[in-house]
Amino acid sequence: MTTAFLAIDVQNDFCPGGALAVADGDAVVAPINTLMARYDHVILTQDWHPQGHSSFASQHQGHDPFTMIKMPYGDQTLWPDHCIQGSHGAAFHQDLNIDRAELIIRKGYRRQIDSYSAFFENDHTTTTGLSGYLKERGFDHVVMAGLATDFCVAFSALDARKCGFTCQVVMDASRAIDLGGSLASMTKAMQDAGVELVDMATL
Ligand code: VGL
Ligand code: ZN
Repeated sequence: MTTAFLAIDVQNDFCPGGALAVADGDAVVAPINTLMARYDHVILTQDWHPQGHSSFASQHQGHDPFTMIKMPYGDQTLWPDHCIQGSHGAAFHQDLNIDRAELIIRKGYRRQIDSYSAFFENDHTTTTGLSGYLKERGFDHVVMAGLATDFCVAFSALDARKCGFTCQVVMDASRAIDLGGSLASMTKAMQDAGVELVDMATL
């Protein structure tokens, strides 16, 4: 098994004090540093939106953050403005040890479409190139953790399975947003797709 470890969106805006803070989000930094040291190959993802991104509630008059709208590519949750390209909020948490990262996948950079997954944008079709990159390098297994469990981590894990990789998600090195039961529903979706849910102690 040739394994790549993916640290998903460990960025200031998803940590306490950030624009889209995930409860206890910074608690993932220490375990993810431990995991990154354990694996030979480390990849990071970075949510990376232009100003005025279409996933921002501020772009949709009369619509509040954390509600849903229909986009041409399907349902889209609206978010507070977050992870603006080049901003402090978009930067990795300062204690995340990114030195050994071999690749940083940025996503959500196209104004008209969001991208939770490291593999495909939210139309589930437009590729980020990550699947081809991993296959060309001979990886067949991915381990991932980060923010948020029920959005970018889960979407990445489901797409990893679709692309033919075996996949483990380290649940206690991840934290969830949990909107309207999304943690439970995405946990079940991952299990149904054959994603192995593990903890630091059982990995
Ligand atoms: C994320 C909502 C919006 C995530 C990114 O990293 O899970 N969630 N953009
Ligand atoms: Zn985003």
